[in-house]
Amino acid sequence: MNPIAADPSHPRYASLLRRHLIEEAATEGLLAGSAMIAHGRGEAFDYLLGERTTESAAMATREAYARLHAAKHPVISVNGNTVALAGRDLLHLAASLACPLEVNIFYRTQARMDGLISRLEGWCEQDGLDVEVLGRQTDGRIDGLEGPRAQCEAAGIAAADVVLVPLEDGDRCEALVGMGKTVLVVDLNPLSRTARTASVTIVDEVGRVAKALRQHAERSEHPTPNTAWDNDACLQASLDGIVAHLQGLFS
Ligand code: PTJ
Repeated sequence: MNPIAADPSHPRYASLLRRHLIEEAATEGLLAGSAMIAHGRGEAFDYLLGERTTESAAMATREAYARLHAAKHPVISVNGNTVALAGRDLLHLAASLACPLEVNIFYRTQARMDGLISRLEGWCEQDGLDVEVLGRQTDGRIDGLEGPRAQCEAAGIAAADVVLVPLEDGDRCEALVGMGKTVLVVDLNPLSRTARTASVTIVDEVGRVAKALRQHAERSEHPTPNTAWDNDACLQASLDGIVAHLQGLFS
């Protein structure tokens, strides 16, 4: 491990650890070629937010948990970056919710699918979790998309009423919303099409979000979904959080 990353007193410790997880997963062939670019964009927004969970992000996380908990058939969809940064906590969340977790990647190769599924199944075994890890079947479709991007499992994402899809692409987010699903996303960029299209957008780092969701579940909370949830207002609050943080730096 990078020696700086091993020192918890380093001001960038958490960020360096995340980079290390991404580097490791890339070396193991689990990530897309552009994964580090995507991570860097996320880091830039996290920096602007002050690398913290804002009050509006905590509210969005709670709302997302409420909707997952109230869902008939919730599914947690994960891509390469999400497995590297948050896979284990999301498995614990899936175990608490008794829902499947589906590997569904944008840049699909058989080698990456196999590697990601076996990494997740290995964690299930180590932590004694009974979670169904989906992704092997391609018998479902995301309507309105072409090619491998449309592939999913009939028993997973295709059948879900509520789907948590961290770091999702804008087209797929729109397509899932178009299928009538409640789409919960995690995206540090409050301006992205994904962030603006989703039912509930959590503008926070995926590792922090996964830990918070896991805690909600492990405290056996039963919050009621807010039918008047205003996602645009939540995105505006994230932008206000960036401005407040930047003003604080120079005052
Ligand atoms: O594993 P695959 O093949 O599905 O590919 C995954 C990536 C992430 C490479 C792919 O989906 C992609 O290219 O994503 P984009 O279009 O670059 O979007 C990624 C979004 O996630 C950007 O808006 C980033 O700001 C945001 N993001 C990146 N890292 C994090 C993040 N949001 C939360 N937490 C992060 N750690």
